[in-house]
Amino acid sequence: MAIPFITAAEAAEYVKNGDSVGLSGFTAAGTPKIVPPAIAEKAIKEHEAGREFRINMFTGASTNDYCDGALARAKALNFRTPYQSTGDSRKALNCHEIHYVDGHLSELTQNMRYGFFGDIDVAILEVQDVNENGEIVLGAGVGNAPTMAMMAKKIIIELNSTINPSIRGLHDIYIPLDPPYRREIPIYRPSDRIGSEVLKVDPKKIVGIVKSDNPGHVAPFTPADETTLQIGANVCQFLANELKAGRMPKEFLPLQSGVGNVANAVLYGLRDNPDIPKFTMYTEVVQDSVINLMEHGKCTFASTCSLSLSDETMDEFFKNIDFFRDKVLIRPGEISNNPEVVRRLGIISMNTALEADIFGNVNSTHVLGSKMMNGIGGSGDFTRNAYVSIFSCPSITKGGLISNIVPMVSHVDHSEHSVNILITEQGIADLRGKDPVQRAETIIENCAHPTYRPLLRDYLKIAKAGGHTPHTLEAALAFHEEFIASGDMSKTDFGKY
Ligand code: 0RQ
Repeated sequence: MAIPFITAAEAAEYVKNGDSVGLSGFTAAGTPKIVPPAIAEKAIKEHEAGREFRINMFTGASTNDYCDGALARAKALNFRTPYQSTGDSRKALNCHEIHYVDGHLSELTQNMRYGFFGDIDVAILEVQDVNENGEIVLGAGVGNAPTMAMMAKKIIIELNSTINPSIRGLHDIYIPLDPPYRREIPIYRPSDRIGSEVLKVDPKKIVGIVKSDNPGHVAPFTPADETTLQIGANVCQFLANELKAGRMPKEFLPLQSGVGNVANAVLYGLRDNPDIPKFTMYTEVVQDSVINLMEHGKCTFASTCSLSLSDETMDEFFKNIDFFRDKVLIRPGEISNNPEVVRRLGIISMNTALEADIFGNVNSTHVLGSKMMNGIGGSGDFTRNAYVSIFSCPSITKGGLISNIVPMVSHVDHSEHSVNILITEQGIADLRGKDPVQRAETIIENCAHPTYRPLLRDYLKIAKAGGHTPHTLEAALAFHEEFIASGDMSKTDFGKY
């Protein structure tokens, strides 16, 4: 039986109020672009007719404006997990219009299979190719597509003609068994292939194919500034010193890198540093910088969940596919971020903090302890299990009105037990083997901005009356309270405590 071609509006009719819907992709890469806006339009019409219409949306990570943006604006989202990053979804979840569960990316699919999130009614998959046997070639981002397709009662395909057919062969699709039958995931080097190059689904579940010619768009990064370049240089210096000191094997170890400007500055710094040997990556997102590192021969292989490349770099990648073919594998998030594999391979993790406290706890998600920015993403999957975990951020934000080094973080994503190294443009704090007071002294002197160092020293003085991790609770959030009151953390006065 041939699978019918249908329009996006017809596809949206398969999605009902209250349905749980899973989308393929990871970041904008591999994420549907045609059907979700049609669902948003349907929601608007349903609302105009006085009917309830909201869905629960599951993805691999962030999506694009066609999904989180359009559906949030249409008030079509009831529940959302595990990560988002559009302005409209951020606004809606911060006023509780959307029930948002911010979770570790590697965990979502097993939790779905365990039944923690109920049934999946519909999976919407962006694909390069599909045949009547249900064999699918996915796009540039896999995300959680395999488990979603396996669990979904119905599958809608977005067949995107702009995806280069040479992508076939880059995927490594694998779903682990669940406890008590789970075995080790047999990845012993980042380049070990363990699964299939196609996703196999039950063809009877595919209700239709929607043709798409929407190439999507990955936003380019703002160029690195002096601060991000200095952070990048400090990360490189730290890694080079570790190699020299013999605390890392001379062959070096696979790297994981978060996304953003700091991450890019770090990667370019590694390229240009002669003390850093060639390396592989075991990471969740490959951005333009990694492709550049491969062209320079510095990065020899990357295991990832998505190729999140600008249009120009994606074209270049496929023009030179013969060069790149044996250097990339695109895997499900459950594998790209798998804690077991991260621990086994000895990953060096590099992620970004919004703020860190003087004891080494990191907040990556909540502004002033309350407003969700994006989510924890994959940062926890890697950090907790890394050979060495690095967090970086600028020492100050908003022209110095905010110190990103605070007495106590206003929300904890990564605790002192998982954070090994903290780096700002000011310097490097190596927290390994240090007790809480030693960590505080190192962070204040090496990472805090000079404007805030005296204040943080004052805090430590009044807090020293405390126990093993000294705190004066009424003053612990004084920086945040001062910012809310006057808009300037540097006006904090610890004299009153
Ligand atoms: O605000 O947007 O108004 O300018 O936060 O900060 O410095 O531009 O940094 O874009 O790298 O984002 C942690 C959010 C950093 C990101 C976070 C304000 C600042 C600015 C953004 P504006 P920057 P970045 C890979 C792994 C968690 C998930 C993760 C993130 C805005 O890296 O979401 O690592 N990470 N995933 O002004 C108030 C502070 C602030 C602050 C910065 N202390 N208080 N505002 N800002 N520090 C990704 C995936 O998993 C897919």
